[in-house]
Amino acid sequence: MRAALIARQFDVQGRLVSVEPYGSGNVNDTYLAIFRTTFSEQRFIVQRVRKSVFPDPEAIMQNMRILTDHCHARLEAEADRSDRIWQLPKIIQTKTGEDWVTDADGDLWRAISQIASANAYERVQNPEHAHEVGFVLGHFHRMVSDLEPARLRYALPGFHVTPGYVAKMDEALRTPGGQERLAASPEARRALRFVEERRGRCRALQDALDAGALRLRTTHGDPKVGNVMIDGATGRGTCIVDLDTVQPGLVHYDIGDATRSACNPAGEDAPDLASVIFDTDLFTTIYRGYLKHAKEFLSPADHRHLFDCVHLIPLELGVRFLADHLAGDVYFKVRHPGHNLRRALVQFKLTESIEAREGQIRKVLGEP
Ligand code: GN1
Ligand code: MG
Repeated sequence: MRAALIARQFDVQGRLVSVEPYGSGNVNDTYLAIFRTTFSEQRFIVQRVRKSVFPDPEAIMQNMRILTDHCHARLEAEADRSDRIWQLPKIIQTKTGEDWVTDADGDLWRAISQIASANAYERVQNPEHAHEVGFVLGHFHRMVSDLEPARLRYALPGFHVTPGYVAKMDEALRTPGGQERLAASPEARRALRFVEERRGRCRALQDALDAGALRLRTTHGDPKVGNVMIDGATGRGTCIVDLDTVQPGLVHYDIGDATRSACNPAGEDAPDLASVIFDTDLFTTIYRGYLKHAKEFLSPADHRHLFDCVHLIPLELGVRFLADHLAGDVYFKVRHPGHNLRRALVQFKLTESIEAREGQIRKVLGEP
């Protein structure tokens, strides 16, 4: 198996015991490798970065190197004043001192440390969990608030630029395959109508950025609930993982992504659409957790666009899933036919629920 051959190239002691598929990422191929010595064992994550999604995988690794060096130094400097032991995975180098390996097909593989004794959950478990998601994201943003975004490359051009995803959807609709998939499903047509009614709103964050009201910062890009590790012993957040999408962006992308996942207890794959709601109590808790760190770096202009991101990021993810369904499932991994369409419907249901609770959400955000 290729993953086993690759795993042996990293600088880890002992003999390889196993390499098994791991986690539930929608994009990369992830494995857990176990190496054992006479005395102990080491577990670490081996990943193949999907070329079809990330056009420039080396840019991801360069960003990850800059980010982890920056954060590890800050975490250690603040460790004595901290209420917990914060962690962040580190890059495991190859035996020859490189940050990644390229295989015979030209695919990039990397190894990163596993955060031990901690778990990540695909769905929010309880209000304390939602608080921790906000607290961990706020802490991450504070850690990178002095990491100049211009030092980072755009590993994923156009990531979270909502109008770009709408354009991709339009492009898919102009193909015979896209038209066929649309004609075949009343649900796809309903989903498309949902987007059409909100087309104008898709520009909200981009317009604010273009007008200079918001500024680019170092962002995580994918701080969904499943990427926040919770310490098994204390129940508190210990780190945020999945650093592939770290690049210059708006903190709003991250806030909207964390809230769309942590305030939807039914999850991204909810079996019953009727169970999908945006829970405003969970939102209150996650926002409180986030603010404990964010007071230091959020500007009044940032505040003015918080409702926009809470509303826009689930709508955007729905558009991304719908566009991928219409294009024939070329981006997200699917577990059954129609999976992307189904995922889109969940995000649109969530968006609808956010629209119905707009007043309450704005109140939590402290708006008059
Ligand atoms: C993808 O692969 P994964 O699960 O970490 C996607 C995110 C989406 C997420 C939805 C690079 O993340 O943007 O929010 O699925 N990552 C990329 O679950 O597109
Ligand atoms: Mg991800």
